[in-house]
Amino acid sequence: GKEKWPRGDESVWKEGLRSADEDVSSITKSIVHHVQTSLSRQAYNLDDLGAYQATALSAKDNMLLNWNETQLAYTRKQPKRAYYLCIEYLMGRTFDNAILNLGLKDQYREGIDQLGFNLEDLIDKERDAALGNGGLGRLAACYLDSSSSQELPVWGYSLRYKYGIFQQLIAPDGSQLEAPDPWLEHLNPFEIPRYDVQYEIRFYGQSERTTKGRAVWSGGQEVLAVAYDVMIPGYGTKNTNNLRLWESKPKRGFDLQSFNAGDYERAVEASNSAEAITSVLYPNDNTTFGKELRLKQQYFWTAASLADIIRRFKSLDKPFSALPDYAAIQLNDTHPTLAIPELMRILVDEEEVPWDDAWEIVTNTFFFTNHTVLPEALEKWAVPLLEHLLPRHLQIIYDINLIFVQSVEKKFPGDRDRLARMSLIEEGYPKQVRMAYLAIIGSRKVNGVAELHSELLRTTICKDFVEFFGISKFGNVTNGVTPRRWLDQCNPGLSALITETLKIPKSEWLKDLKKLQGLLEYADDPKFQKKWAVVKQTNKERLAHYVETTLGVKINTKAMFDVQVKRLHEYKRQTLNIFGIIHRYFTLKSITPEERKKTNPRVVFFAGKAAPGYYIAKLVIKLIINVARVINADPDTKEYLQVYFLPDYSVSVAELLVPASNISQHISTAGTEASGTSNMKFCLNGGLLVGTVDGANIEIGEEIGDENVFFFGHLTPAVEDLRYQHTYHPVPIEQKCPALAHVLNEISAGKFGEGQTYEPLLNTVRHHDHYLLTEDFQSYIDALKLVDEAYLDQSKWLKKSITTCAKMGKFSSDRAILDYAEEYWSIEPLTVE
Ligand code: GPW
Repeated sequence: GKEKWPRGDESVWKEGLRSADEDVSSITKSIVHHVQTSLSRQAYNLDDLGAYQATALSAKDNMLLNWNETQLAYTRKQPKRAYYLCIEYLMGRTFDNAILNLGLKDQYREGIDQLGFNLEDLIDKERDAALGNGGLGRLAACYLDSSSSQELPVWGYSLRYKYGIFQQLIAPDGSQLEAPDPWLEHLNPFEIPRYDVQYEIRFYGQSERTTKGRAVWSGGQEVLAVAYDVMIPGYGTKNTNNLRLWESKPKRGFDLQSFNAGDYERAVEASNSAEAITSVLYPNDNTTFGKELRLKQQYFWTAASLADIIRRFKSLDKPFSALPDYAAIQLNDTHPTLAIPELMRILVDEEEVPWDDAWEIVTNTFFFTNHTVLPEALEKWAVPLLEHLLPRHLQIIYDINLIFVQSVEKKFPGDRDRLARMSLIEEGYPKQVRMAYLAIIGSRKVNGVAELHSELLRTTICKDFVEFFGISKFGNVTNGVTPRRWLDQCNPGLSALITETLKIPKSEWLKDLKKLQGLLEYADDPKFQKKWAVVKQTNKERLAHYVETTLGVKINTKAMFDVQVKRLHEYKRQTLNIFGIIHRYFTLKSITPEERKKTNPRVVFFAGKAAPGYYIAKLVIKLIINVARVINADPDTKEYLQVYFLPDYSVSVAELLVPASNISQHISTAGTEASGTSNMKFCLNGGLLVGTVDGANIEIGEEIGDENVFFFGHLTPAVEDLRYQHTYHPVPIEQKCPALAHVLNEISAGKFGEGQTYEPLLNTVRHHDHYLLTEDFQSYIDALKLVDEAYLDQSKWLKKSITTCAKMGKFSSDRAILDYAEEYWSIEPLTVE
């Protein structure tokens, strides 16, 4: 018969059940309890870090109760779920966001106050969880917040890197130095180890084909994947989804035989190599690296996640053909693409599903989002490496390819070029597997992350596949950002002003961001404009205070704040910005002190990390810092122009910068930035946008009106022609763009330190100029002139700022996640009671 649940006396269980701490006194009780027990400390020796940890543990308890309810509801109601596989999750801090989403921030503030601490100080004690490089990882974090807030059954899967993105230090000469980020060296209150959830993951070995397309894969090395869960609280709901992170562990500690024989090194070698898999996040953004350890990470993560998903599915006791009715698996960029051959392996080799049926299941379960068209970011793995590390998967990829190529041949008989173009295998030495193509043919649908980007996909990378599968397989979901973190949490002043003005509860507009439109009727109201300006000023002062304490400099907060913060990358063109600053500096120097007084003072902030191996990007940092040194010290100009590079950019630093900008710059060469998401954050906080006609900038312009955006530069269709001309009919830079030529020459001449240093960077512009600085420089300068003019009329400026914020509703990640849920995954909200 069936076992009785719960075991023992039900009333004893019921008595033990705990409910959430919602009033101040139960919150303080819980904090004190954690100080005493979890931390084993006392009131008289408690510092801010200890107080933070105890408080975070109490918040975690509250989240856990909701997490438990949510998972129970999923188990009972068996909804179709979506699984979001992303190799990066750039979560930032959790505590502040958690108490806001739980609706307990005021209670926590009061409780902490009663205990003699200050909430803001404790919030500042938390280290960022920086398991990501930039936009890709932060998007994943925003989507989890939205999936819980919109009550959608979504789980994230990723790796529990022991070291997150490196810490950036700047040497005295302006070089970037990298230090590890040992973020787990203190207690992490927000993770739950699940030692009972473990899977064995195989690498290397041999694969022997048997019958019916099956094979037996054996030998090699086996590594354990151990689950750690991170709770994702929804805003104003009990729904609390899960982010499951895998840690690698040796399967059998160490080799006791070698140990006893005195060979200690050999004994720990295997153990070290297993632990190495999840030791560190690769610090590359928008480029591939091609290293075996990275491929190991990708397989380890996808295999563990699939094992988990399949185990859960099997507990439902349904035939495998029903898998697509219970699970949608989202592949974020190509990093998890090995999930496709892995699911084929599980179905065909282990579950004995016939190949064609298995392929039908696979292609109805996976969905693929591409996040870039940059050729250097399109993953290809060498066949010999795959053969060595994952022999069975290579066989499966070859089998998939054979069948696919045959079907292309059938549809386009005799078109040999087409077959070569579309094959999963790129010929060459060595041969390589094109991961994007595998993701396309193995998925139900494919999408890009902004309208322009999705259109570029359809007409370039996916062109042949559109012709083969039909256009309806290729869609678009424009990215979004969570207004909880990127407005309510980072800009409490603006959030309060919006709530007071709209006269609806905060929870209403935060979950239906189009409601911001209600601000439009006040855009011209001088009283409202005044309040709006005060909020911005307060945020600028908060940022200035941070800069003062980190860099030891005083900042003129009356000046316009101009911000460009993102990864250092040639396509993002921080160079255009710094060259423009030098041009502005020369102009300021050339005019009289009286004329200078009429100019618009500006403080420019840069921040961002360069991949440790990206030489040109590191030179750009060095240039920015040395230009800043010269300009900031020049008595003629320092009142009118200041430049700062804030080291070690992070989510938490972004939360200070985003609310404080008057303008922000998103100035990639047209057609290179797939979407961008910080552009959305700045605009949502009333900062105006200076940008190229690229990525989501275009849709921001459509929403808020082009008259409220400072667009400049060539359009995407021109870019290819211009590059062609640069290659075959180059025109000297002096002729093409004298203003820029002058800037480069002055750098060479040593105006900003040893000119020789920058020569390799300057030459990328002088020769070939792949990112078209010489084509866009003049219109960039002109756009900034318009910015200056517009800023003179503060009332008009404030109207633009208010209008910008009011019309940003489309860019909530709630809209984006609901789009995925409805148009792609076919999942529905499930309210946890
Ligand atoms: F190359 N993005 C990123 F497509 O941050 F994988 N890292 C990456 O490695 C890649 C893309 C990848 C970014 C895009 O550059 C940005 O335009 C986009 O807004 C973001 O992904 C989220 O879609």
